Amino acid sequence: MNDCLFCKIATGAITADVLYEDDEVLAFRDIAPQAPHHFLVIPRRHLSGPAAIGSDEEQLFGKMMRIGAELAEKLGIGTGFRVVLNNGAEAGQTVFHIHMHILGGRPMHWPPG
Ligand code: DGP
Repeated sequence: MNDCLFCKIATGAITADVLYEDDEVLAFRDIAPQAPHHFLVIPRRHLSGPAAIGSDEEQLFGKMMRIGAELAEKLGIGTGFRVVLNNGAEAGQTVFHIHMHILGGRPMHWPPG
């Protein structure tokens, strides 16, 4: 998608602090971190959000989770991190290219806001 911010990060048109990339998945630090470690895992292919995941994306979504957990381990937060996916503006989604937030490095509280 031409006007999608995360598509532009995926192609390198906009720079980001990239932690991991391969031909399908990219992980980069969030520009407005909400914890000492806060990064996003996205597919390179445009998908608007979690509700757009179909049977064709099940494997890709599992890979995003694996990459996120491996990076968390690498960053030293493997024993305690939070995974967040916002779906829709009402839930707080502001970028409509699916992204998995991984946050860690501080105590987390429940319920989230
Ligand atoms: P959400 O609210 O779930 O749609 O989260 C979008 C996240 O994207 C938010 O935590 C801030 C982050 N973000 C927005 N613009 C940029 C950017 O240009 N670069 C990076 N690295 N992160 C961004």
